[in-house]
Amino acid sequence: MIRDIITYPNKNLRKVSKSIDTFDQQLHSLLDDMYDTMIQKEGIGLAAIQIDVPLRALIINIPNQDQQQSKETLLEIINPKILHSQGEIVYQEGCLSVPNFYEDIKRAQKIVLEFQNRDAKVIQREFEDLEAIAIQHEIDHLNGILFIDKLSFLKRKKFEKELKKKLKEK
Ligand code: Y12
Ligand code: CO
Repeated sequence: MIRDIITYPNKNLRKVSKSIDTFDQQLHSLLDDMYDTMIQKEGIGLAAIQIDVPLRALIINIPNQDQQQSKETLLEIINPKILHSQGEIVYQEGCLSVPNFYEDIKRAQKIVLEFQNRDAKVIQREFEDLEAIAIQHEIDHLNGILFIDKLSFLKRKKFEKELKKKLKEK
């Protein structure tokens, strides 16, 4: 089922999401709905809070070289913990909860992540480049942080001004 995505400045995006301790059909339906919603909205990553569910779940589906997304490479990440970060990488990020805005953000280039899958199995895995960027972006959502919070003072001012103008036009 496709769910609505909440967008900035909705205050619920600032909630700190809660850990998941029940790995049941309800969780599986949530993850399936997140996938349907992300694909329909043409996203490559989504955190549960973006569909207004404050739980520590996120999904990532990076397109292949032909720009195709395949469910075979879908990452479902529950209760993630970054154990180690290394290097730096700058990438122009976007977010389905901050439509029509893209900006360069600096993040760790490589991370070691501990997380659970939909069956509660604990996994430790290393991620790098675009997957690492997307995971860090989505983990920020779990902590109520948006990529626009990482902008310089002047860039943030510009963003807020553009947003005010867009909201007025509506
Ligand atoms: C690198 C950087 C950030 C992420 C986080 C996940 N971000 C997204 O999935 C963003 C998707 C997005 C999709 C949009 O829609 C279309 O392109 C059709 C979009 O467009 C508008 O807002 C109008 C903006 C963002 C992962 C990896
Ligand atoms: Co986002």
